[in-house]
Amino acid sequence: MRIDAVTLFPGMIDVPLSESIVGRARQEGFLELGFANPRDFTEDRHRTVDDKPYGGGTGMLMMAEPVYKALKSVRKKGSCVILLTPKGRRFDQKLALELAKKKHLVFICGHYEGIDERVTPLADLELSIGDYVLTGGEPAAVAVIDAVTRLIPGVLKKSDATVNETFTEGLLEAPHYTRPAVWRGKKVPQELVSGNHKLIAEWRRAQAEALTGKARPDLAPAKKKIRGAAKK
Ligand code: 6GU
Repeated sequence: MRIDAVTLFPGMIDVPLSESIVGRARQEGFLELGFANPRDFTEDRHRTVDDKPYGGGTGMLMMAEPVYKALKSVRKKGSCVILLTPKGRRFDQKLALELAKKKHLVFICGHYEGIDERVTPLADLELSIGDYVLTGGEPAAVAVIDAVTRLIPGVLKKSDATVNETFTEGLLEAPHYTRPAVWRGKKVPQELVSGNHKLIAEWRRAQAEALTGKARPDLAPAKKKIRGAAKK
């Protein structure tokens, strides 16, 4: 997969995505990450990329033309262009799975107060990562690129590592434990050390359902009718 980011601050994306699993995915060629900086597509001596909003108001806006030219330099036929904005559709795991199937994603990162509205029709999708305001789209791009990259086949060593995880089934994951079996007096749940795979699976399912109901009732799947459950 190839991903390009149109951004005034490529380091905000390049640096965090050079570490750990995504860094390795880039080194191993699972992900090619490129950048186009609108500042490199200006003509004036000061390389101006922002200006005051028409009608007044606080802050500066990114000008349409440098963003347009930067986008044009990376966009190909079949590219999926995503504008990062708090006004966008909320990003989630389902969308991450969809985006992981694409060959080429282009993220447009707004900065300052935003981008001239006339560039928004250039995007196939407007995306937000949650209901809070960031200084720019770059940290959001990092989150989305991370979530998508780990779903590219081969990036995670264990092929099924993404099958049973949080959100894929609409449930939070059961708690995990590693050695030692007793840590500062706290024991690992006995089901997990039982060696009984059926028991472990049942325990995890029950934990996941209880945790989801408690921490994220909005995610909890509608209770399925269980045969015989009608009687009190
Ligand atoms: Cl995509 N951009 C900005 N600036 N703030 C956000 C966001 C995006 N998603 C949540 N907050």
